Amino acid sequence: MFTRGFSRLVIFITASLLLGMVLLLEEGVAQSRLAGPTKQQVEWQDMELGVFCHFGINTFHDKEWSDGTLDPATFNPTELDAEQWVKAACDAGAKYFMLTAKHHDGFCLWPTSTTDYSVKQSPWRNGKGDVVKEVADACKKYGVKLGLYLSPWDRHEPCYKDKEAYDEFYRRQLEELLTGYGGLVEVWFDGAGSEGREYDWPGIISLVRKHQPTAMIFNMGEPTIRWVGNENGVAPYPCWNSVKKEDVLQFSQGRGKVDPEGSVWLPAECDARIRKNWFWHSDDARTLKSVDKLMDMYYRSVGHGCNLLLNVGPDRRGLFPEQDASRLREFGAEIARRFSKSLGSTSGTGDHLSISFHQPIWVDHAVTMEAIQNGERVRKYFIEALVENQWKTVAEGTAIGHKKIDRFLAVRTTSVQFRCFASRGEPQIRRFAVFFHGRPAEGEVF
Ligand code: FUL
Repeated sequence: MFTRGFSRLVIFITASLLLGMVLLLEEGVAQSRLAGPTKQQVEWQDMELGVFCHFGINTFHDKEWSDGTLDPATFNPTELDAEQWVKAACDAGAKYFMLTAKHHDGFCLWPTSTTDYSVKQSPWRNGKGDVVKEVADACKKYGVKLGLYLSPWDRHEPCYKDKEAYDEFYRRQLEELLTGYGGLVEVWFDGAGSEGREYDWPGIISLVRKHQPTAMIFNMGEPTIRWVGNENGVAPYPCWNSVKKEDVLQFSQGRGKVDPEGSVWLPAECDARIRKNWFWHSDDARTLKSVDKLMDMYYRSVGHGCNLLLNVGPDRRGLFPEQDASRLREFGAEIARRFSKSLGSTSGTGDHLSISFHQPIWVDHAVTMEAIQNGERVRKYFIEALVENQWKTVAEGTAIGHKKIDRFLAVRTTSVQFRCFASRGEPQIRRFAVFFHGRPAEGEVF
């Protein structure tokens, strides 16, 4: 009796202990599960490069910000050609095009029913034009995705002072844009001028989800992508994709903290200007960035696993200035020259990948990409090249994420290897490829 009772007790205690251990383990796994992207985030990160386009009433007054009092009659581009804009973006290799449908001045580039302060009141196309539509059509023609910027801060709209009334007004504007121009890849919510102002984010976000469920939401409300924190097209390194849940909204103030163990996947977009200003100005042509400068940005944004959104402002004719359009073409050609044809590439799972060559070859770049749909796993890695039978470390890093570009002094090698020294789970490398560029740009730093 005693023995049977005792053994039952032992079985009971052992079973309870085992169950407890399983539960604890499960909880631990859930708590420490790596964040991962949605399918749309993966697709958005794959685009890598976008062209931003600031155009509006400011263009006609050499202004960056105006206060909503400029006369709509002054908006009169003489040769507006949205296809020229989008074609130039394509030449740079950009996969998406972001237009300022409304900037802080409140002037709308589409014939909205919500206000008179729009293209409808302008002489352009006798008040019958729609810039957003022309851009949407051009994007369709060239296979580029469209994104729209709708400034929450509105310096023209009289009802802005009345929170409820403006919330309703803004939702109507947004709904026109979300329903009238086909699929959108991104909706840009700019925080400038809105410090201390609360908008109806639940209402705004539910409209986006209802009409454009696959669009990325930039930086406010319930963001799915974040601002990198500067307007120079530069991401810090490492620039992890994850953040803690409680930090998600900090990025709208440029104060966000990333955390590779955070539970929310929130990749960064680096916005930057091809000239000094966002809008076209009559006196800033000299500030057009060189290809070397743009390449440097590319290394520090796309090369750090982020998207680069490069702005070009159409001029008063409604065209990208020729120099800017050619600069985009040169930039695209340089990216292609450096990265379109690898000397060797591989992919795989595990701590070690290698590429070997029959003959010694020169190598000075490596591009490594993680299969991010399974999370950002690598924490520390080295790239080594076999030079005269000795392994030589040519690059090392922490984060990889969507993409890491490593450039290093050229080595002549017969084999290059990727070695992961620390990771969360098994590294899954979508691509490890090497290249030879051979000509360091002026001022280029490794
Ligand atoms: C800022 C704005 O104030 C600038 O005018 C520009 O639109 C830039 C992209 O975002 O917050």
